[in-house]
Amino acid sequence: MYEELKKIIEDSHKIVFFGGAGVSTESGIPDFRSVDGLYHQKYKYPPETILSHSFFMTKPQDFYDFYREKMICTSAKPNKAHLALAKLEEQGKLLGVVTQNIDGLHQAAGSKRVYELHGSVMRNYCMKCHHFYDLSIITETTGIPRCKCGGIIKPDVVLYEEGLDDETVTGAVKAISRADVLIVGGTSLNVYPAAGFLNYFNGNKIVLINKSETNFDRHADVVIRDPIGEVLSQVVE
Ligand code: CNA
Repeated sequence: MYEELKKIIEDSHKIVFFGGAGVSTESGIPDFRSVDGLYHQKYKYPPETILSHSFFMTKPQDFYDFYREKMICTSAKPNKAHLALAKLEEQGKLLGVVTQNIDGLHQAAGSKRVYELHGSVMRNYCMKCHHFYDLSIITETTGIPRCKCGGIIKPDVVLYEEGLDDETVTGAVKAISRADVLIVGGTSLNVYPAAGFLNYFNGNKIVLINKSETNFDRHADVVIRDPIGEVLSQVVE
């Protein structure tokens, strides 16, 4: 299996990686749907409710309590998966990374062309004057973070009930449709519209690296169930 993947990577200069929360579990950030993921822990409200636009607008204090505790992990470092993907881009073999993650770890690893479908915890903006702030406005404050102008600051992440950013979608779709190899990994492919972008792939080989089964496995030429950091570090020279 690994030899086959190695050969696929060797032969391509137009790889696109499409990933999700499973890419960052080896950095210590829990995903949503694994057994120890956030969806199996108990809170006052289900995570899908807390991470929705209407919840943010009506209960910002409860939103920020959860968000600061569960969605921000300042100590997380890029793992072997992030580093291997950055290396592939540097070697001129990877067109880009399309990610559902919001943790900024691909960029921290050195990746340049990253399409963050769900935004990033690293960017935050005032809902009133649109001034942008970095992560410290969230981590170094308590309660509801406020702008100098008095407006409420919102993370630049796509909450449930919100649409994706047009420019990011266009870039991601363009990259996927130009690719000849698509590596999908660390995602349950349950979240739409993100998962639907895989349908734009028109190339030769699909590789799926995920610990659990997905609906897309049947479309893949190679399916690997091992931890993605281990896999990618072994196949990227
Ligand atoms: P998910 O639904 O939690 O699925 C994660 C998948 O990854 C599961 O199928 C796991 O089996 C698999 N997995 C976990 N660890 C590994 C590993 N080491 N190697 C291989 N496979 C692994 O997460 P999705 O990304 O599919 O769902 C999309 C949501 C999750 C997006 O909206 C994200 O914003 C959101 N999310 C992001 C982060 C982050 O930024 N790190 C963390 C938690 C949730």
